Amino acid sequence: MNRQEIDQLVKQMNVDTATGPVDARVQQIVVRLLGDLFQAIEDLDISQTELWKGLEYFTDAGQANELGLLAAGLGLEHYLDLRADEADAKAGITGGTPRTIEGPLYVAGAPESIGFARMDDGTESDKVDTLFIEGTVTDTEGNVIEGAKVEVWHANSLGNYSFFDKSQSDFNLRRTILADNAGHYVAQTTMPVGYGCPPEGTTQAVLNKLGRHGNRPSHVHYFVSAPGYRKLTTQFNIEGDQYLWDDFAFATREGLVATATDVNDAEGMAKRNVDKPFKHITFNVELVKESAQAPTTEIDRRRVSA
Ligand code: MBD
Ligand code: FE
Repeated sequence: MNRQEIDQLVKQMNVDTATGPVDARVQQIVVRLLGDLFQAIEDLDISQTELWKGLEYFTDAGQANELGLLAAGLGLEHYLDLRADEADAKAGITGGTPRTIEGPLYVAGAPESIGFARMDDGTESDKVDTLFIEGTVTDTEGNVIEGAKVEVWHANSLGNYSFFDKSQSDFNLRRTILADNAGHYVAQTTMPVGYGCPPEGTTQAVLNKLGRHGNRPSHVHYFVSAPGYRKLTTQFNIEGDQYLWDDFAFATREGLVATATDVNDAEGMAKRNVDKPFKHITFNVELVKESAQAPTTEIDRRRVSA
């Protein structure tokens, strides 16, 4: 079939058959995706067996709750960031900390505090370096944003995230810090280790077919928000990790690479009230003012709330 015949067939089956109210947007998207799928089946001569294997794959990936992971791994989530950047540029919006993907592992409802939070439950203190993260939240002119909500989450020493990893305590390595009156936030935590896709999982299965690894560099996720400002979804990725520029989820971006420096002098340790050397990362955040012509940065997706 040629495209015209395909489109006609899709329309006959899914548009002309409507007998009730139609969601025009859903109809538009379904019709387009079906047409594109039929066209791909035609062009690539996809067999019936291949088609059913594909549908079974989505069944398995959905049952394993890995569709969000798949979207990250295939670059779909990063592509949406690139499109959002383009839309911002078109709307004349410049500056601010760059966005990068949320990923599939956010959990809402983390403990909230002002200015400072200890994020780790202490169970890995003997295993990994302590990390202090600090920064200031400002607008694009450098004015501090008091009370900015800084949501932070990251992995443990095995690259695993609490909630999804039931061996961790509730909200381990997840906190909400409200910037103090100087726009400052400080987090005391443990050095994250890069995530790797479950080796026997559905996402890694596709990556294997593509000859790809499923690893991320060590990183820390952020949602930063404040009234009157565009919500920022971002991360920093840590310099020195072998996957820094070889991230299976394509989240590392210029401007989002952080350097962890060693602090091992007595004064530095005393200042932080710790008794062993630690790592330190500065991650300042610049938010862009909300405006009527700005595309929304609120993304509605299903998120766990614990
Ligand atoms: C992660 O920790 C992550 O950030 C992404 C994007 C995908 C999988 C695991
Ligand atoms: Fe992550």
